[in-house]
Amino acid sequence: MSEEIIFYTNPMSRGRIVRWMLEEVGAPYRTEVLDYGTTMKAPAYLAINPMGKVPAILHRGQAVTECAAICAYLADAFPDAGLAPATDAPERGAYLRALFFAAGPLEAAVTARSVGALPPADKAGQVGYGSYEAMVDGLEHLVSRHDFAAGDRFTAADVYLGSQVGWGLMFKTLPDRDAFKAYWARIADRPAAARARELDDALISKG
Ligand SMILES: N[C@@H](CCC(=O)N[C@@H](CS)C(=O)NCC(=O)O)C(=O)O
Repeated sequence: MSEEIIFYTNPMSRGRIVRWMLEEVGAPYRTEVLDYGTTMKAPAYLAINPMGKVPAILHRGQAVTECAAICAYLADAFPDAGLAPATDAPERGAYLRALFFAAGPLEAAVTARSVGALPPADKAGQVGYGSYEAMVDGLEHLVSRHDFAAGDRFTAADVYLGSQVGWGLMFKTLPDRDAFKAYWARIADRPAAARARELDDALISKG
């Protein structure tokens, strides 16, 4: 079982979220940059993620895919970073709620809207996010109750939920509500976030 973390990514992908999380955790990791359509779909990587998508990590003999799962995994694997409330802490519910809300309703509604595939209003009861508007209201509730997603302290849920809010504001896939701007302002300039941006932007410039 290798203690080394191998991070499979592309600097222009959701891998940027995991890079931020890795920088928050502070454990050493090795980056493997994969290219869209080629190395991402090659047998060596399909053995790690059969979907041929990034990001993924390999750690202690286990492949972990899905940004939200990777953020939660790293927070648990490196408890000294203090990025996950203990399983019996009162903040644990809000922590899990934010992670799963962002991976489910938020991601699905934003993607559906971006590709012009929002369902008709009469199907809202069958759709996990109800409607895009209902999801946005739900998101505002989650980021307005406290300074951070799980309470008064920054956690891995803020890396994941916060990345989606930040991207949503930048790409205008979310409305620029004051609550979203204030939440993003609270987390965007963390040193780990800035380091992660620098590392990925440098990879993009290298081409
Ligand atoms: N649900 C996945 C989504 C991963 C995903 O869609 N990654 C995109 C890049 S942002 C990708 O690898 N696309 C390449 C492809 O599907 O061929 C997660 O959260 O990690």
